[in-house]
Amino acid sequence: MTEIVSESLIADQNTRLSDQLDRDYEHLASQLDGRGIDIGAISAKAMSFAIAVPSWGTGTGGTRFARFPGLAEPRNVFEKLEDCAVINNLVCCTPSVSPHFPWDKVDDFTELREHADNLGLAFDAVNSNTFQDQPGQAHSYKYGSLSNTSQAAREQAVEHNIECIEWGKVLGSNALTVWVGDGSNFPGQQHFTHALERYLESARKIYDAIPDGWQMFIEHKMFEPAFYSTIIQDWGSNVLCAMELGPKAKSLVDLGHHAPNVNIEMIVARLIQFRKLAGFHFNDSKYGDDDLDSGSINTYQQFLIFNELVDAEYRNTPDFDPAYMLDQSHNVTDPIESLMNSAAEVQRSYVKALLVDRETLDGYQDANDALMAANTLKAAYNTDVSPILAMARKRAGGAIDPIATYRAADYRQHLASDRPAATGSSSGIV
Ligand code: RM4
Ligand code: MN
Ligand code: MN
Repeated sequence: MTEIVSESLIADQNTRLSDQLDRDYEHLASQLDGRGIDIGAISAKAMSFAIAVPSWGTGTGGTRFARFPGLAEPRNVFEKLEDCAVINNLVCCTPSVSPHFPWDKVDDFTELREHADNLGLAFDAVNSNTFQDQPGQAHSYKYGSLSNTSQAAREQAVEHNIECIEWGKVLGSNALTVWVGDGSNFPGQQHFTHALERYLESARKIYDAIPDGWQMFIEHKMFEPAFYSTIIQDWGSNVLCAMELGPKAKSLVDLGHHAPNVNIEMIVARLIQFRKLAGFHFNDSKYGDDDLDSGSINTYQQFLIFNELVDAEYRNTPDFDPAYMLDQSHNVTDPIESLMNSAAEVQRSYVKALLVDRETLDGYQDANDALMAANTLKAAYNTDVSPILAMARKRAGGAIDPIATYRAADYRQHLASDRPAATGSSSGIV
């Protein structure tokens, strides 16, 4: 396996922090012991936590106004994978990468898979892109893709999704994520029902091409690029389509894709109940689809989502295996640092949710003791689990402090001449 950030650098950095970590871990162990929680069991679960990194998150993002490129940005999917390997070497909980096509299209997908293998990485869900026109494309997606009024455009979009599945098979992926930019900008522009009928007819053709053992993840989004209506605007339309298509189709929850103040954890509970939860695109937001770093704004919401997920685990819910992925845009930070931080923040929510005393919570719920029920959740949320996260990384061969270790490696500076800076500034979603 190719080593990008050297083991010896990680070990040197860890030596500096090891004694303090041991003391912090012991202290937390005794605290948790007093609450009847075995820190060893929680740490083992922390080590089993995995979240995929989006290939498109490794480049510096931008807004529709501008993009300010960073130093030594990856120029192609091979370099994106190298950056993902750095992330995984340090945080040890991001073993897979989700590619986006045609952004990550290559001539030889076997070679790409080998490159990932050599870096110790696997491929997560493949993403299709029918929200942009590609050079030389026969039919435009200006007025939509799977729901376009033009049959030729719809067929082209279906074909693209089917080729994504084919590429994904070579890469060892087992899911296709379909997010479309279809929608309308004006009341009256689109017939809601006819548009969704067209979408479903196209989605059915994609569904029929989903191989055994694969799943089709449908992603909803309330607005953008369409600003009046979108074809799959919320989890309701999402789950209706997933139910219509069949058991391989499930609803994916991107945290930034809801109306303000929506109770996302409750949506998650509903999707779990009806076995339709595909998984997540984690990010954080203040206003809309901001794609901010996970855990940077609303950490309690993220915890409450994990509370539902851990509860489902605790109840041994059948067929419960949601896919975890980050989907963020890093406009002012080094994407590697943001992705490391975010992966650890999502892992933090998972670990905190494991600390919820579920039997006690059940009792308070039955007794309608609202205050103590809320306090039971808060007791878990207010526990600082940092030593568990750091210990999990250390035990897996990663960094106790990933950001400090990454900075000590001076990765971008070393690559600066191999990866020349992009000139000028451009705008762009990612
Ligand atoms: C969308 C959505 C999709 C992602 C694109 C780049 O807003 O979140 O998951 O593929 O952005
Ligand atoms: Mn997304
Ligand atoms: Mn989004």
